[in-house]
Amino acid sequence: TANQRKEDTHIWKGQGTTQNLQDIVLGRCYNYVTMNPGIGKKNCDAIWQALTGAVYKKNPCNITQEDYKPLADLALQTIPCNKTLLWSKTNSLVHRYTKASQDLLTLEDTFLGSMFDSLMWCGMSYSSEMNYDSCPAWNECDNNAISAFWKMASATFAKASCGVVNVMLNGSADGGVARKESILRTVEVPSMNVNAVSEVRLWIIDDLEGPDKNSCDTESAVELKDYIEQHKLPFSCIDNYRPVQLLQCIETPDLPACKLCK
Ligand code: AVW
Repeated sequence: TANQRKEDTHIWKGQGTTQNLQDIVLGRCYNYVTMNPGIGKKNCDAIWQALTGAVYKKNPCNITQEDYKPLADLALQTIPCNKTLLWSKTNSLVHRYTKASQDLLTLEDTFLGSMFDSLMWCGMSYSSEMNYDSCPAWNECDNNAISAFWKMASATFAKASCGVVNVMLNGSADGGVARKESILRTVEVPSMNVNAVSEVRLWIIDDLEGPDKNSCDTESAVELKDYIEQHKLPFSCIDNYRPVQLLQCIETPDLPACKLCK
């Protein structure tokens, strides 16, 4: 009907579905299982079907975390203890760090996260296809196709984490180390298993040339400490964790912070 067409051609504020989404997701899926045989048998076609099942024939502002449950189940992965690295406001640095050190795992390095990292997708109310013209922006509506997926994936990752859980935060960011509505605060901290997580360890990393706005003893980090402890999780904090600082120094080795004897 004309009404249906009107709803389906609604121009959302965000970018449309990434071109060649199916090929990208299938390629990333086969690549991950090939490079990480320890993950066991995964059905990449079923994973694609589960993604379409979550969003086809639905208003992209009406998607819940439960809609993605079949997808999460197909992508199940054991996270070894002490390997989890969460983050807020350090998107670029934290992923450079896990690529360089190979020691820790962000959500975007896991099977589920790596398949969908940096991609856009959404369906339409009356049609079994993706909308390549536009999708809801992150904040356009509460239950959109993209934010619901990342909340589900983040909750699954936090629930599966054990031992020491590390968190890379930005010491030079305005507005504190984590937004009130951040996934770290609203999804990941509440999802952690208090019987399995031995410690939540914050790393607060300044840009090499500053400014030093946040550190372990400033207001936003202390507030986050209280929040973590309210969830019965042991807490610790490190300012300018040296291995991360050395990575930052690759580009500017002559800065004072990069010298061996400071
Ligand atoms: P973030 P989070 N508009 O750096 O703790 C557009 O604050 O939330 O860290 N995009 C947004 C918006 C917004 N208002 N808010 C968030 N985003 C997207 C999973 C955007 O792509 C991992 F495991 C931004 O780069 C981390 O521990 C990203 O969310 C945790 O979630 C991060 O926002 C990081 O999420």
